[in-house]
Amino acid sequence: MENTNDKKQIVFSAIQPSGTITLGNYLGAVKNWVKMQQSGEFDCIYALADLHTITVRQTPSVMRQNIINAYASILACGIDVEKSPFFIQSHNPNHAQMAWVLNCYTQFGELSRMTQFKDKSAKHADNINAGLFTYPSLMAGDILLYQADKVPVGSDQKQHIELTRDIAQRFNSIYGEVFKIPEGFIPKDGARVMSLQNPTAKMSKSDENVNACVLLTDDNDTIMRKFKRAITDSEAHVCYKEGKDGINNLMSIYSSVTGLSFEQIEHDFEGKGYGDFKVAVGEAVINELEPIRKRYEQFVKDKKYITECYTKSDELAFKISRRTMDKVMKKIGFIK
Ligand code: ATP
Ligand code: LTN
Repeated sequence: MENTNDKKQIVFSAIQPSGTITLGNYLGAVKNWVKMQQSGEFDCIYALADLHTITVRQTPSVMRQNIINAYASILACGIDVEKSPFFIQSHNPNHAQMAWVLNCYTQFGELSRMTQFKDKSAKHADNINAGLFTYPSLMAGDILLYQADKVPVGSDQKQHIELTRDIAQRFNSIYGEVFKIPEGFIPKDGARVMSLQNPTAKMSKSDENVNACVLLTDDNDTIMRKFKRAITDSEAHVCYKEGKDGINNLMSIYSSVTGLSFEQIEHDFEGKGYGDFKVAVGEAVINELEPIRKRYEQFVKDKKYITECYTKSDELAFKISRRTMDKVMKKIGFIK
């Protein structure tokens, strides 16, 4: 970080290395990480949430590669570790420690209401482990350790941010003002990019259907092919309307990438069919992702650079988070 002594607001966010980063992750979250970092208005701290990833069973060799690939992808999106740390969560033991503490200030009923828990336990019915259930207290710890003001995420994380606020307020009401109460920062467009094959479900990097997600590493032909195959309806009129989930999703993606309003898009595609629109969305996304992919291909080969980036980020993140951790331990009654 450039300066930790000024009064800039603190931004914290994280992403799981649970697969290849998707267009949904980028438009919903990472694009804002970059904007917030580049604006110079905030002190930003970002992390690769690898501890969260083992709530779903991983193959060790694949997990190792996913971590490197995800790290390189985020650098390629424009995150600059000279400006702010981008660290690896498992390299900082304060996260696991804080998660345990916060588990003791989080209610079973609260965790039972989390929709992500319900979705993921339905999807992985053979492995409904305690970590999947307590995932939100680990996430709350991530945020609260850095005294974050703003948390840029997609809309699927709104419920977890609300719970983080509740946990922080509960802790503060017992021990005094220990934690800053954070707020979610959710984009207007792109906050919930839907699957291209099932537009009522979120685009997710752990989706098994390869045509459902656009990946940051997809080449231009693949991106275009995925958009051309995107599921739409039989109306063939480009307009945003309740029930037209496929077209609504393509319009949101197009709007998020080009900055055009829905009215403008409807006007521009008046009298044109879905085929033309899908090609336009494909081209706009290619323009956005191609430079990222090219940078990614450079970074991912450079293990030495990646290691340097996370090592110095890990050290900084440890130092910042330890201040909060020490304070929490002392307030609760642990001795030195
Ligand atoms: P998984 O498939 O393993 O659950 P994920 O793709 O949902 O992973 P996360 O690592 O859990 O991704 O999320 C990283 C960030 O991307 C979060 O801020 C999340 O809100 C955002 N995000 C994830 N999917 C989407 C989406 N489809 N649209 C917009 N934002 C998204
Ligand atoms: N649970 C988040 C990833 C995540 C996160 C965080 C996001 C872990 N820790 C802290 C924001 C702040 C998800 O996107 N599924």
